[in-house]
Amino acid sequence: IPAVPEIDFSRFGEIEVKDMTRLQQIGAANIHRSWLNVPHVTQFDLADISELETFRKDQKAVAEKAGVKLTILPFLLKACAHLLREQANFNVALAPNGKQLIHKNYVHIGFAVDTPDGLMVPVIRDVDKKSLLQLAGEAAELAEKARNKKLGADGMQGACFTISSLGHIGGTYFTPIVNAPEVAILGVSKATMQPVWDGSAFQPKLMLPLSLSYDHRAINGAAAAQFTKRLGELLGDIRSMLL
Ligand code: CAO
Repeated sequence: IPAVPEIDFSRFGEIEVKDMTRLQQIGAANIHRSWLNVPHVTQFDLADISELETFRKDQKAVAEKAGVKLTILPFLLKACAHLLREQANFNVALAPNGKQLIHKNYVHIGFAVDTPDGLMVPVIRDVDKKSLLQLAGEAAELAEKARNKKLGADGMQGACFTISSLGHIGGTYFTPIVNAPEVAILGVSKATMQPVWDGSAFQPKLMLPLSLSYDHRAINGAAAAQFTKRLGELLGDIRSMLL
């Protein structure tokens, strides 16, 4: 690809050159590789999490008793794990020969953690087999390890899918970059109260913006739209995951 021209910025004003951390350098190479290799499409959707939020708040004391903080992330992990089983065409990797899909019969999910040294993606194994409280505890522990540089390479390998949540900061939607060789990544933005038409009146609902980027070689648009629609249904009524 054509190189970006090298420019002497000191011609325009005072500058300071600082080394990128090792993590930033590795992260940049990984993201660049994915960006160049993966034909990306991003599907946007909104999930009504009003009832989920009521349940989450109701369980605050239970979670505290178990020594964990029950945030939205464990619900997202659980719903995505459910979908990776239900729509197994998302739980694949493209074989390097470009002629086969490698189907995975396990559900490990990575989640992005911003650290002072750069982005890290710890991986929670067997998400489909764990409870919400277990997932909350494990996510907090892994995020803490990532921030304290205690996360080994092993803790960042083997993911089938990634969740990148910027919901605690804000924003409406974004287009996350697929963490290849995974074939999809879910970006989550800030939930806000919005008027939703119920057929006769507008009701105030807590709506969560979802951005699903996917590798269009492995997944088609209809499957992606189905994925975010089902994700909205599962988050809208988490009891449906028990069916
Ligand atoms: N919409 C609205 N509010 C949200 C939200 C969303 N999508 N996601 C989180 N919030 C709120 C939470 O409810 C919480 O508010 P309260 O303190 O009032 O309950 C606050 O934002 C902070 O959330 P959190 O960061 O604790 O929750 P999380 O589920 O996003 O993350 C965990 C959990 C364990 C991963 C956390 O410790 C952490 O490290 N978060 C940062 C993750 C990060 O670095 N993201 C950037 C990724 S860069 O691609």
